[in-house]
Amino acid sequence: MAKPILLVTRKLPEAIEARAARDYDARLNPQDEPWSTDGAEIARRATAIKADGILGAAGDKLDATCINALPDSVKVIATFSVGFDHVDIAAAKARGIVVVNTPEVLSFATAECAFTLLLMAARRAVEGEALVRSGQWHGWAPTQLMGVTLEKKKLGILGFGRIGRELANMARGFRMEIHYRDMQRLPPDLEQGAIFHDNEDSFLSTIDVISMHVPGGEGTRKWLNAERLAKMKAGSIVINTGRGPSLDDEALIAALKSGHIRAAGLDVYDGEPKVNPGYLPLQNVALLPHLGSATIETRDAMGHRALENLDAVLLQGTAPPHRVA
Ligand code: 8YV
Repeated sequence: MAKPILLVTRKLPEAIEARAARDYDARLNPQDEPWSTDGAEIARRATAIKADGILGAAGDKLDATCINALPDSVKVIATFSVGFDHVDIAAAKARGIVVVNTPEVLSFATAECAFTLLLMAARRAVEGEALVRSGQWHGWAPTQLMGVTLEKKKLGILGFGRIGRELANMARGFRMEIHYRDMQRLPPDLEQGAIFHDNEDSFLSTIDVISMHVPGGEGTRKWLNAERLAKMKAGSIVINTGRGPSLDDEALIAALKSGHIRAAGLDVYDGEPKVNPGYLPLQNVALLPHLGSATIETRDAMGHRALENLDAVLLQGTAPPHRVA
């Protein structure tokens, strides 16, 4: 029997491409850059090869226009990400196209990235790095580039899902006090002593750091805005490894300039790969290029997870384990 045809929009780790090529008639993308994240182009390519499945990634515009233009041969879309705000779920459902994602395997790596940014922000790593590289460092001085310690600080986790809870575990090792806000209070075995706030104002005014772990989409758009930033204590830190649009860049830039927000660490951006130019001259913000899940181990695990899900639909005819639509 002919192997199912799989359109792969991005270059993937070697082991994943090898597995895809072994089990599918895989049309791989050999380039490091996507040939296009444009939905119309994805649909055009899927049509040209009569794809049975698509393996895409966050940033691919799998919107209604794309999904409605896909050929009837497409039965499943897998996204190489846990987030699926770039996929129009309603349009996929309406066409009977299954959508699957890659949860769990990236939780630790993404939390690790958030913690990296938190340490960079608290300990002024961006300024320190720049000073050494500039050749202008004239030696140790008692008051040079003093940051703040994380010990005993209150970490506010917005969205206490798998990634938020991994971050909480790391922060416990730094003797931070964990506070969280979520749709509802979690059971004690998941809370592990973290303090739930059912009141947004109490959450914002209590914490020293906010780390954002909420999904993208209209429900969270510009959630962290000027009004909410103003409710945080002076000298707080903002970390975002969730989705860029959930914070208001102009408001954060103003707060970083005034010092009301001491420092920030960002891995995701509204409209990425574009980055609001207002951040670039600021030394109190650490900027990473969406590296949340970028470890060798995690990217392999994500690839295998995506393929397990595709296999269920296209090879085994069984229910995929991580179906979001
Ligand atoms: C992905 C992410 O690796 O999984 C997600 O939702 O944001 C990332 O860590 C990246 O978006 C590629 O799809």
